[in-house]
Amino acid sequence: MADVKEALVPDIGGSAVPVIEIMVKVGDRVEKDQSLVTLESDKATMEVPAPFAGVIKELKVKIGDEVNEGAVIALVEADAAEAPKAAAPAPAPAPAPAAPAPAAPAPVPAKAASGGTKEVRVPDIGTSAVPVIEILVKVGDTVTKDQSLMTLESDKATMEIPAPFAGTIKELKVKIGDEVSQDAVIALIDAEGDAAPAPAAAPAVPAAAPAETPRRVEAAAPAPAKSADAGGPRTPPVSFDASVIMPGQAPYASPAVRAFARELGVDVAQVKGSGRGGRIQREDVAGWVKHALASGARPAEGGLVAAGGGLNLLPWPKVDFSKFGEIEEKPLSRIQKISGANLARNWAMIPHVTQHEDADITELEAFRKKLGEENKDMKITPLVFQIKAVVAALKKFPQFNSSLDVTGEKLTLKKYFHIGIAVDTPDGLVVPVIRDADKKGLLELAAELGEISKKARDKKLTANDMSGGCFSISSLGGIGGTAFTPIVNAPEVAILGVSKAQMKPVWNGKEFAPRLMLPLSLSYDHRVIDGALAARFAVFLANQLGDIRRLLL
Ligand code: CAO
Repeated sequence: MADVKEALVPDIGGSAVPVIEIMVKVGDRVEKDQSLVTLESDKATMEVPAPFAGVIKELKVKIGDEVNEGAVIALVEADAAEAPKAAAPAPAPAPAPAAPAPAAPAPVPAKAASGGTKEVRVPDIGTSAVPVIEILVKVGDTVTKDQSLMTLESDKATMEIPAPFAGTIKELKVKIGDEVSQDAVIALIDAEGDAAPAPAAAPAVPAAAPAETPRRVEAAAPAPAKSADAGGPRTPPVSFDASVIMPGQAPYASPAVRAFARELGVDVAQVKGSGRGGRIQREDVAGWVKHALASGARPAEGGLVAAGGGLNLLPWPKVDFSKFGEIEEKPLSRIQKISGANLARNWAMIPHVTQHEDADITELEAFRKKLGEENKDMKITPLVFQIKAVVAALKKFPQFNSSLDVTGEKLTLKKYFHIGIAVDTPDGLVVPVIRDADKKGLLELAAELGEISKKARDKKLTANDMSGGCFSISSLGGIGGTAFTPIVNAPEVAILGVSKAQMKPVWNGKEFAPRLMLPLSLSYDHRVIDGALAARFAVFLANQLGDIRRLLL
């Protein structure tokens, strides 16, 4: 009797890692060890193989989902003969019985070779030797802590070995093609300063061991005894929200190749891979650049929308700022990295135009103050009125409540009104969403705004709290400013920026009268919305805010 079993994510080192590729579909027959999905962090790529042969009954993940150890990837109807007694963890990387778990490689303390020179060793990567496919540094290079030194790749996983400490590469102990196993010395580094022994490099996500055992090479030097707590922290995987960073099927390339492509401003989705299974190699990226420079190549049709660029940009300038004065380096927070990647994509891929308009909120402000006095336990800011006005404008101009599909050829119009609110937190910008804002009154919106702002600043927002938005508002009015250019929060097509309301002399036909004027900055995607429509939307918004009785209509 066939038996339906779960294929699970193995131990991948703690953090959630996004699914970047799904290699099977429901109904497919898979062999044992056939790859089901690919997971990728910024330091490693790993395929999760089928734990047994059978037929895929159901896929439990989609591209962009972030998965942790134990997450169910798929339900597989196992062949009667092969089905294990219990649901097996997905990648069964043929470990020897006594082998350590393939995940969570224990850090190996770096040994001082001589003086300040320290060895960099391969961490626990399971039992098999894995080939070096890329060497990212050369002798004499200065490396920072966590900078990738080389890439190892089995037929199921790719991982980068980062420098466990900053210093200068004194010697490389391996070359491309060498197969290395745990504890093999891969480099000698003249460590900066005279710090305590640093932990050995650890890949961000460990390799699933290869299905076939490659030629095993002994460790280059005897390693100190391993222990679970031997040394400092291992490099934590940097997880990111793939659902917003990777809109579609991700091309197959190692993290180092992706970094190389990014450095050259190349969109890997446009590069044809010449490696095994179509994997994109460093040479493929270089070849693409050569060809683009020679031919003045344009991205493939729809490529800009579909894939993220192909912009032939100059490499990012590399400057040694310390030559000019004292400096301090500070890594970006996780939120800054995620929002930065999104903002950069949106800025580069969406043709933005910003329409400016002033709303006379003199009367609105008088009403708001009165409402505030009647509801002293509540903070009622101008923003709740803006949410109401935006909903009214979205109803009147449905084009603004839409999303352009990945081909750039189809618009999806939404019949619901979920409004994203940009919230400034010490860790960076987040955009929680107020759902069904059309069904909520001013007081209810004020209460919800207070809740989500607090949740954002307490770092308690969930992915669900930040998804499903139709249109965003970025209010800097509590701070100041007269106008700015907000960046559209893709896949939305417009965003309203709000600056600080100021008393201004306004001509009323007879004289200048003091009025409280609220500056509005409406940025929109010019592929979807033309200038006249945007001007109408902005005027409508200003009219709604100028006479809030209209919000009742
Ligand atoms: N004009 C004048 N005053 C304004 C105003 C405006 N447009 N908007 C708000 N205010 C006032 C409020 O009434 C409040 O005054 P009181 O303290 O006297 O009550 C004060 O400014 C502070 O308001 P707030 O910022 O705490 O509340 P809010 O509802 O206006 O905004 C929130 C909430 C979460 C959106 C806001 O705190 C925030 O984080 N804004 C930053 C968004 C951001 O960073 N955008 C940039 C994105 S692009 O990089």
